Amino acid sequence: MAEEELPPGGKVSVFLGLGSNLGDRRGFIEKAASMIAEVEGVEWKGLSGLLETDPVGGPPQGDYLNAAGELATSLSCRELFGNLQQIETKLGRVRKVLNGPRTIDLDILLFGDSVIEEGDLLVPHPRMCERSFVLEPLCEIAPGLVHPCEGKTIAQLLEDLREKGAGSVSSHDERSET
Ligand code: PH2
Ligand code: MG
Ligand code: MG
Repeated sequence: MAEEELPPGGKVSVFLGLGSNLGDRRGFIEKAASMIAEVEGVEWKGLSGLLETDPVGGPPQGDYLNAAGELATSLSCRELFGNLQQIETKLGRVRKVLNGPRTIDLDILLFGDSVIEEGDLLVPHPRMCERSFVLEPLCEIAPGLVHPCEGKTIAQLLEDLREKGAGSVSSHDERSET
């Protein structure tokens, strides 16, 4: 997003997906939220409820707790991404297996209306519309938010997904994830 497009106050509204399926799952999600709130240039708005979900893709692993979070930031998307990756590392995230178990996963779902494709940084999150573990908690905090590429609200996207009877990606999906 170009600087002149920033909303009043100079901050962009951002939505995150949070997930954990190792150790103290609730503790990791709550700790991550408080660490994100401490980042300079971030104004933390709040967390959805925590949702217990079956693992989608990857090797056999334990159930997840998932949540969505909202913040406003004066950081660039790349800067925010770097901060989130540092927090993942501090909370013991080890990247060994694609879609494998993790103490914490912090994904940028939406960064204002920005559409970003810069190597490992893909926003909106490319799989968010096919994942009920993302859309369910996001719909709780932002049902009327419009997806910048789909042109539909989160509530509509969740409805579409429920109608498809899906909400999961194939376990053979080998696309990379951060
Ligand atoms: N994250 C993944 C892959 N599979 N399944 C659930 N239930 N929750 C997740 O957060 C999740 C997943 C890749 O990031
Ligand atoms: Mg993820
Ligand atoms: Mg990730």
